[in-house]
Amino acid sequence: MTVVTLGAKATPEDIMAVLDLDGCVILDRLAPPEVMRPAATALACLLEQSPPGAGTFCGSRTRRIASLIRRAPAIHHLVTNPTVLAVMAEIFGGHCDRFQLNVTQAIRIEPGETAQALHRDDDLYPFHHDGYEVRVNCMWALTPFTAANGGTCLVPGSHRWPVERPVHADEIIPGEMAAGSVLIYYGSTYHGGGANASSAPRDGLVIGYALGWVRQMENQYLAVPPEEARRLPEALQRLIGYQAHRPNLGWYECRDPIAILRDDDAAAGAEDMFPEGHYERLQQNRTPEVVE
Ligand SMILES: O=C(O)CCC(=O)C(=O)O
Ligand SMILES: [Fe+2]
Repeated sequence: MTVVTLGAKATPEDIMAVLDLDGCVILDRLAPPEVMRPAATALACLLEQSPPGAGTFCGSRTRRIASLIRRAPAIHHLVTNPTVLAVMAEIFGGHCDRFQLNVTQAIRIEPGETAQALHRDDDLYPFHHDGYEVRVNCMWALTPFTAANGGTCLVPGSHRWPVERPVHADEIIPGEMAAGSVLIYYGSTYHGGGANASSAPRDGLVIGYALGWVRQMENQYLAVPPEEARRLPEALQRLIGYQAHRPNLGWYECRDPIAILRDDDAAAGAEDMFPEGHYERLQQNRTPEVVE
């Protein structure tokens, strides 16, 4: 058993075929050095200045930093990587109008850190969603990921397992990849940070996406307040959450929040954002009959 690695030219169909079977896949050097190097340098500098974490899950020899859309503009190209966005559209497309950015987090696992407990990131969303994914993470390798330095450990295929199914030790596989590669793993796939037995830190960048109608893991409106968001391209503004999801989820002043980043319709009134046929379905299925 291995974590399947595909070349950077793999199509969304190739990638989906592996994800469906294994719940995880590595895309070898998807980011070219001219994109990866500035991102890795900016994040290494921020990680350097951040204190180590606390607790068995966060790790005491692990440093984490967030709010990276604002703090590290060099990652914007990774957030909007076309291959990644095409794969997210495949995964989430049938279950929401638009997917969204869920979380940005750089993680440095330092020498001597022990392995993180295996987990499903999905546990953040405590509702039944068999048969579809709520969140998916992309772990970009800022340094090489190896079995020795704490490369993320994965249990391929576990996205389909019932909770009662134990994990056998030989089913846990270290995700090994070159810098610039990305590991995509479903929220339902068991994984965890590895132990770092090497003498150098392992730096990774998590960029997570989710269905457009769940609460985001990272509060993007505090991380990127409107004054900052106004400077971003519209595609990124929408991805980080400055958009409503039909019908009327996440609206602001009864309107789609993309409007607050523009000055054009500040005075406009409330607006339905129902999908086609929604109101009719509401009337047929949900609106109670009113009797005298
Ligand atoms: O750092 C890693 O390799 C994985 C971290 C992780 O899975 C988490 O913190 O949820
Ligand atoms: Fe995790």
